[in-house]
Amino acid sequence: MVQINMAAREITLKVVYYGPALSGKTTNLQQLHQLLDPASRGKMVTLDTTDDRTLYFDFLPIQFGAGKGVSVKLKLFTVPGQVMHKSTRKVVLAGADAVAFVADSQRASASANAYSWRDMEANLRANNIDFDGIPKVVQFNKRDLPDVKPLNEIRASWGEIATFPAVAMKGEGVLETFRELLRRLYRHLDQKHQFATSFGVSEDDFLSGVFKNAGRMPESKAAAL
Ligand SMILES: Nc1nc2c(ncn2[C@@H]2O[C@H](COP(=O)(O)OP(=O)(O)OP(=O)(O)O)[C@@H](O)[C@H]2O)c(=O)[nH]1
Ligand SMILES: [Mg+2]
Repeated sequence: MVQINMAAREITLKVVYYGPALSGKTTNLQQLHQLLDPASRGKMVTLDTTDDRTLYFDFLPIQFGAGKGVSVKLKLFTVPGQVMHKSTRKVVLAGADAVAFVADSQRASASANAYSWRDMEANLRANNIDFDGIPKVVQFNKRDLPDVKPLNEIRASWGEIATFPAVAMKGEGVLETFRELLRRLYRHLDQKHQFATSFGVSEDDFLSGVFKNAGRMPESKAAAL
């Protein structure tokens, strides 16, 4: 749950990447680590992985100034998608302020996506988090693979929920997904905690704080060109 330290003007938020096994949750965090300003992102921690399968969780801390002396800390987590890690997913989801659901776009993954969505709903409720109210976005990843569900079909079936296509492996759609999630998170917090009036931090201040220098080519790569 959001932690607000008025004296230190510091806000701490938890964001969880959820979804079925191998959908690309860990890849999203790795790409964010690459794409965000090195000054604002910390070290990515990956716990216990065998063959790409997360066994516990990944963690990426982000910290940025949002103007007016306000410091924002974001704690990004991924859950392990494999069905057997259900209890770990529940623990990781505890206290989440926003969720990014990473679905696998391949038609063959439709039932795994649906299972994981229901699992997320159950785990949010088990943590006393309002499923309908929590800011969320859905990413349809792996658009580069054959036999993916077309975007118009996806949008028709997901209705009001914001969906983003992505090829996370190449970094495509990763920042877009994250930006929309943070925009929703800001609006949600502003409604609940009057961010704009109590801190003087606008949506633009918040977003430009996180995305300052984002997407820049790392100097090592630029130098190699
Ligand atoms: N073709 C393709 N492969 C991808 C894409 N994104 C990720 N992958 C690959 O899919 C595999 C699984 O990605 P992960 O990010 O480890 O998946 P995960 O959701 O963290 O999986 P779990 O930890 O088991 O829940 C890896 O080999 C990735 O390189 C993509 O956009 N396209
Ligand atoms: Mg993983």
